[in-house]
Amino acid sequence: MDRFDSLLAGTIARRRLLAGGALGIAASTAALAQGSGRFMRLAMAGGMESRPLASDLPGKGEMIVLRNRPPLLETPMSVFDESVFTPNDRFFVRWHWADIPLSVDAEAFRLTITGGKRPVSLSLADLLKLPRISYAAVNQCSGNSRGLFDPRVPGAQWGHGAMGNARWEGVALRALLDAAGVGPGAKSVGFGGLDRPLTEVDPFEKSLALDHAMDGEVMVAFAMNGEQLPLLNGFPLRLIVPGWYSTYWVKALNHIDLMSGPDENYWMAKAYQIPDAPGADVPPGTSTFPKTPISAMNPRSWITNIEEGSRLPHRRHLPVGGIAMGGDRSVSRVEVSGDGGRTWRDARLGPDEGRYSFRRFDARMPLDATGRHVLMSRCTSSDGVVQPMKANWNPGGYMRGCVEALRIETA
Ligand SMILES: Nc1nc2c(c(=O)[nH]1)N[C@H]1C(S)=C(S)[C@@H](COP(=O)(O)O)O[C@H]1N2
Ligand SMILES: [Mo]
Repeated sequence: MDRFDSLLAGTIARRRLLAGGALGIAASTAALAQGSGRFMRLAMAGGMESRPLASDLPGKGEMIVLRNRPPLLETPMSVFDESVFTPNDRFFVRWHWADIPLSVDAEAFRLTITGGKRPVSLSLADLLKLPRISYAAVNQCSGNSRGLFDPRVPGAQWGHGAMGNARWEGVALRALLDAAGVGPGAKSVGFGGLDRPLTEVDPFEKSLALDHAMDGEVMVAFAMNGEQLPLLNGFPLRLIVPGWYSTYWVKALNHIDLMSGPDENYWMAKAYQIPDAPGADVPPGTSTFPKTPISAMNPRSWITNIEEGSRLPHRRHLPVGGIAMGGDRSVSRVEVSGDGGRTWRDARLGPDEGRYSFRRFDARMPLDATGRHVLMSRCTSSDGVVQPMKANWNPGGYMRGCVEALRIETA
């Protein structure tokens, strides 16, 4: 068996496994209602001091629970210190509507493409026969770090863990659209999945401009870090839009539609709109401003080897390390500061896993005196964009990208 066959065998095996998976969600929801008992400190101004943890959701290890129906699960920061690739069982989870697929019949599943010169319907076995592409890319929620917005904004109060990096493997969307035949009137491409709202509202659907959809990089992925996708991360297929926020990365993708007009769907026309201003930044409290759909990510970085609020034995050179991302460009530089951003020094960059991936950085931070220190990291992307010191603000809590402060005390 080559890798190709074993993946398909894996998807079929998964069909059986998922019968138990569905029960797993019901069971763990009950457990949470009773209180699973484990908590983790994750303090945010004006918010809770700690968050409940769960480790009994199907395909998932220990995750921070923001909500359980549908699941909103955040990755603890310590996971990002272990590798630039986020393990599938620790990868964050976000769904909008509560009727999510609890099992998928891998043999009966079809991906359909409509609106082209001919209708296309592909089984997973068909898809696995097509030429493949693969690359590493960060999947980050548009509202990652929303819980840190000041003044606070409504929406999931994520810390920094609504993100993850994986090596994705699948078929270029362009190849699938070519198979369907793109007509001269096609303007954009819409994407829908197996999840459904419980009421009469728009299902979660997104679209991309035709040129973007045809760039050869946008991918219909069936594998993540060399394995099939976890159910909660979109088994059996999901869209990968590298460099763009994950709101476009439609999970449990089963329908693609070539469209000739503008997309009026709520999720494109109304939701995920950001201020059409540099850094998606408007004065706090502002609600009327020119809007544009969210798109490419910005550079970010996080120190991951030290926890916020730590008390550490004093060392003249404190090892500081973490991860950086360039947004839709690669990481060209990471600097670190031990004095709240007054002075900076270059960190050493780890291996380059591609422009859309996390990149590791490490430095030895000289600390002269014992006491309180504010540690920071600052990423510069290959197009010269530097993380700003000042946090942005918008009512959706989108696109946080500022330098983050980590307060510690040494004695
Ligand atoms: N089908 C479907 N795909 C979806 C969503 C959804 O609600 N339904 N949410 C999107 C959003 S907003 C995010 S942040 C990512 C989360 O991906 P993950 O759960 O694999 O981490 O999925 C995206 N794809
Ligand atoms: Mo999201």
